[in-house]
Amino acid sequence: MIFYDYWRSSSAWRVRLALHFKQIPFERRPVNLLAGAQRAPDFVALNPMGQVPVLVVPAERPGQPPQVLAQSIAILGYLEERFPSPALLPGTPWLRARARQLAEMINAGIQPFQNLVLQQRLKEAGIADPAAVPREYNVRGLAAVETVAAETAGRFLIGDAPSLADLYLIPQLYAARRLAVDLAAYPTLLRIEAAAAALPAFAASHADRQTDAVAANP
Ligand SMILES: N[C@@H](CCC(=O)N[C@@H](CS)C(=O)NCC(=O)O)C(=O)O
Repeated sequence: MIFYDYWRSSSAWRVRLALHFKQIPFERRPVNLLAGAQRAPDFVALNPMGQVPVLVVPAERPGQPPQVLAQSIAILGYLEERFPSPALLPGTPWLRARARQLAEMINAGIQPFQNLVLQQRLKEAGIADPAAVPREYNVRGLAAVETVAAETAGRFLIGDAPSLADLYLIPQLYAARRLAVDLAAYPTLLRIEAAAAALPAFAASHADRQTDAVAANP
């Protein structure tokens, strides 16, 4: 599989995590979002949204084209069906729904409001603090995740094993820190982040450990 990634993209990090967690071999191709590589014609041909993550899966039968997938929810659902073990979805319908709920709270309720393009547009519009709106969505959204998690959390968001929900949470906490969100208000989430850091898949997929990571990037 070929994985189009960017070290600091929270959306791509979710997929990177799943690939490591399920120990699926992949070739990583960094797309430099700051340099605008997501708008290059070759990349837009793969994903007309001009966004990472993108996963290219070899053709199932000879002569067929490779299968291209974008959107982390779709990619993670595909990986879970094709590589069910270790599972990313818990054992009961309600817990599976709860894992998806937590994932969507971040995927739909927080991340779109911190997207690079949005922040660039806010800056161009002369907004004094372009990080204020993204920060507000992080504060509100993470508070809701902390509250909802109280019902199911063990070592991770749903019980004691990592799930889909944690794949959304860990990159989101990293993004929130960059926006200067005070994470002390979310003790459950911080405890889960510490538990995750001890697992090899979470360590290997961390943004700062990717080959394209740049320490001093804005
Ligand atoms: N809903 C999408 C979001 C993808 C997304 O927003 N990707 C961002 C990086 S986190 C991106 O590629 N932005 C580049 C741009 O918009 O120019 C997913 O979950 O995959």
